[in-house]
Amino acid sequence: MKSRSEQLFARARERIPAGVNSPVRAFGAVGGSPPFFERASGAWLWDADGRRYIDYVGSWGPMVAGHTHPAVVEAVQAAASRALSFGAPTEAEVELAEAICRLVPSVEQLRLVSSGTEATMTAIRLARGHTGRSLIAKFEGCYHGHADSLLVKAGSGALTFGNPSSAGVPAEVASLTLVLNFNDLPQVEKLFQEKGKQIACVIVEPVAGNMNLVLPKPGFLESLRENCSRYGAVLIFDEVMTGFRVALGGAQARYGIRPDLTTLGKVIGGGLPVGAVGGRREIMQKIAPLGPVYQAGTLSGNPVAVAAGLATLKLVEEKDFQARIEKTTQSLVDGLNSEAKKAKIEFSAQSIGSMFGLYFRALPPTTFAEVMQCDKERFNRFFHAMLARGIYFAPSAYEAGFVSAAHGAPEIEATLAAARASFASL
Ligand code: KE4
Repeated sequence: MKSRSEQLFARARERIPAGVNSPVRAFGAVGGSPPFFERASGAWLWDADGRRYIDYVGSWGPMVAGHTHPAVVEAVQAAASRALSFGAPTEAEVELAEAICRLVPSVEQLRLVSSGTEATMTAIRLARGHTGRSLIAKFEGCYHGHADSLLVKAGSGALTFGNPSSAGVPAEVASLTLVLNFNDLPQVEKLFQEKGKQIACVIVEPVAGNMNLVLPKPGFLESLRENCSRYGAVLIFDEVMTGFRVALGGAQARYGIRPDLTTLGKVIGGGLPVGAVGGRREIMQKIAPLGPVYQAGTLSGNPVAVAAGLATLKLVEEKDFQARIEKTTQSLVDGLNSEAKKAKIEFSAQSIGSMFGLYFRALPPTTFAEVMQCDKERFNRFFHAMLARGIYFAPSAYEAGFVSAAHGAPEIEATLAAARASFASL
């Protein structure tokens, strides 16, 4: 007898390609049929068959305060009862802009949009408009949403002019994107020596979370900052995932680097669609209608979404919020490392803020190539063994995990008990 989730998945595939509205949700990377969820509260999810799970995906980052936090639900209900959308300015958008600028000082002005993709697409266009240059640089394994110029993978050769990583992206577009190796300081230096004056921007996840979790090596982010300053290129920190997670002020606060532009998303919408691109006033003044770089959006700054974001930021700002969630995440990672060691499984886990990475590799990877050395098959078996025990990790060996403020000792202990049994089954 098929489960209700399996029945729903079959029905979904009739009218939605692969039955999902975002590829990773289809479980293609891990195999099997995805649970269809119906309800969430705190650290927990319930699927269409009434099974409950401890959630370590958190909607891929937004649910940092835990699911259906009363303060967030209340703010959304109050906003929705006044209006769902105006397509005109509201005070709430100003409050959210002021809150973000206060928490992320490098952001002097910002524009709200409806997704991380819109934020990074706009940041790239701003950088090109501001500098008058066309080349951009990104890093293999970093994901910045699905704008054409960012769906590019490393080509051949040293200074890899990009090749499309998706059908539908013209080679001409991809060729304007240089793809480098994350944490490869000599390659960054060489790129700038050879092409520095032609580069509009470098966009980077300051802590990479889309090739699993990979931390910046000492000096890497500093090298990007120095070279962008020296050659007049715009340094874009894509903090859609790291913002308010790696630290209250994002990775830029943790590592003490001031980017020229920052992109945000996820947490600033609290689960509703909000993104933002912001940074140096001089650059932000170039955006329409003030300046020549066009950008627009019907639902940008939507009052209901902004209400969820504002309520979430208020929670994130609370005293000890970051310290508590960081401690919980560390206890998860320490426990998993300890259980794997006892089971004599080649495994490592690490965390930063409330993000974590799990690797079937002796040590956490520091480069994309090392990520590719992880035992993906073993991860997939572990993923399903944990899912069967009610623990919902990201359905891919190449995604980071997320802890919320609603996760506590009971959830961590239950997770580690499930891990003990799952490691034994590998
Ligand atoms: P969205 O367009 O999905 O809101 O944001 C794109 C984006 C931009 N920058 C970073 C650093 C991101 O992590 C993302 C989106 N993250 C993925 C998780 N790997 C979203 C999940 C999905 O694609 O379904």
